[in-house]
Amino acid sequence: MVKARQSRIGPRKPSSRAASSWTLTLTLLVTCSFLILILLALRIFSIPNDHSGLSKPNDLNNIARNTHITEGDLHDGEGRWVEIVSWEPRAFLYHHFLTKEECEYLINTAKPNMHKSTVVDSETGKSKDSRVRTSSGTFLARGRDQVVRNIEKRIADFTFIPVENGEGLQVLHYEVGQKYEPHFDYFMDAFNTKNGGQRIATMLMYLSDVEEGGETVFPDAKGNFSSVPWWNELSECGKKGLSIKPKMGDALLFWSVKPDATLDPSSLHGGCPVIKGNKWSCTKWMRVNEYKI
Ligand code: PD2
Ligand code: ZN
Repeated sequence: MVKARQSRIGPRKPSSRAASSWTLTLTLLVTCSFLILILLALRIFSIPNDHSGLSKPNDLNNIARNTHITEGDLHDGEGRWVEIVSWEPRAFLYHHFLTKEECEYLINTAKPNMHKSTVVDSETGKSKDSRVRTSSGTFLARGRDQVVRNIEKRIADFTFIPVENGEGLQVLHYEVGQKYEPHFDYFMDAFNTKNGGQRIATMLMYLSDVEEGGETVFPDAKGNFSSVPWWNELSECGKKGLSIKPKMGDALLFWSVKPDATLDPSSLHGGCPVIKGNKWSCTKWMRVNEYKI
């Protein structure tokens, strides 16, 4: 009987096959990790970092996202909600911050005392008509009555800056053609910073709608400002930067200083000329220290 010839090589043992596929997988893993590390180091590739929908600074797409926010999300009981307008400068829009009655009250209280806005002539020291700001305005002393006190308390609550750090409210009125050229709200001289210190933030409240023009414009804001949903409604001046359209009751908070306490040049802002209608606004400037009226 012929005995079947047994192969000397024979089938491989299962344990050695498993060992070699493990080695292969491990080698692949090490190579991939090494490649990812090199790509990360060279910044060709980055780990997604989308924390609960927060957007990168300068990404103005968040404006479109926030305007479609559903009822109840960021709204408080009175229908107020906050919209992130920009991170450079840091600017936030509080919708329905003032009631219609409060807007009307501020206008009617200011009306009898409106004066043409002036600037001090640096040569004569006398006040002269300003070409920078062609509106008229007046100041309402801090805490002068209950309505003003309520508004000032609300500003303190929403900005986290104490009432005592705020200057008196300034009510401004712009007729057709009137404007406020781009400027900084922070001081650049030692004299003005003495009482209360530097201005750090501004709450700009709109007391009326404006049919055309009158936008608040930030010409040096960083980001693609033509991506705002209201781009087509802006005047020629409004299209020169990141712009907010005045809407009765809305309030725009922007910071003149950065979180590191240095002045923020991107806070340059102006009031575009009114083209159609009338504009009433009200400003509260806030200082570093307590401000004595
Ligand atoms: O009334 C405005 O729109 C305006 C614009 C820019 C007011 C101020 N600045 C201000 O009072 O500083
Ligand atoms: Zn200003």
